[in-house]
Amino acid sequence: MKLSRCYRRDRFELTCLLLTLVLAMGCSDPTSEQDSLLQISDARIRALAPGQDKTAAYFDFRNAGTADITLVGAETAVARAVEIHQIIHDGDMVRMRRQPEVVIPAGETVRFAPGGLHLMIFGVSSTVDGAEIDLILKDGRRVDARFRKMPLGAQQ
Ligand SMILES: [Cu+2]
Repeated sequence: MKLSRCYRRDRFELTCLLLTLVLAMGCSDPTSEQDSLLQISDARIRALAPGQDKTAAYFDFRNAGTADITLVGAETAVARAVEIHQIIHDGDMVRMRRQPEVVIPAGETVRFAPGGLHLMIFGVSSTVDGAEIDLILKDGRRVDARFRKMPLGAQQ
């Protein structure tokens, strides 16, 4: 009698364990698998110039997934606002234009780099320690990345 109760208890525990495993696997969020297909690299924020509270940030955004994604904005605790900008050559003039969104095609990498696409960051409190910036996608997902400090005059 005692033996059989033990046996049943073991079975019960094993069943619970298996059930937990199945639930854990079944509940794994499909978006987290999607998120791992998005890779931010070489993320950097330009050091503030003296007397300035605005700067730019750059990174490579790789979309290793099979669906295009769209970047629509960004946020950081160390600044008031972040916009996506593109440098436009207009005759002899070089201007910056705000981009409402940037598509990162499936399987491709889009580079945000000096002279092209960049994050324009307004009302920056400090860049001493770089910045943590959340990139916001059109589907509501957020990809957060650590941006290291980039020397003021650096070209890349
Ligand atoms: Cu700009």
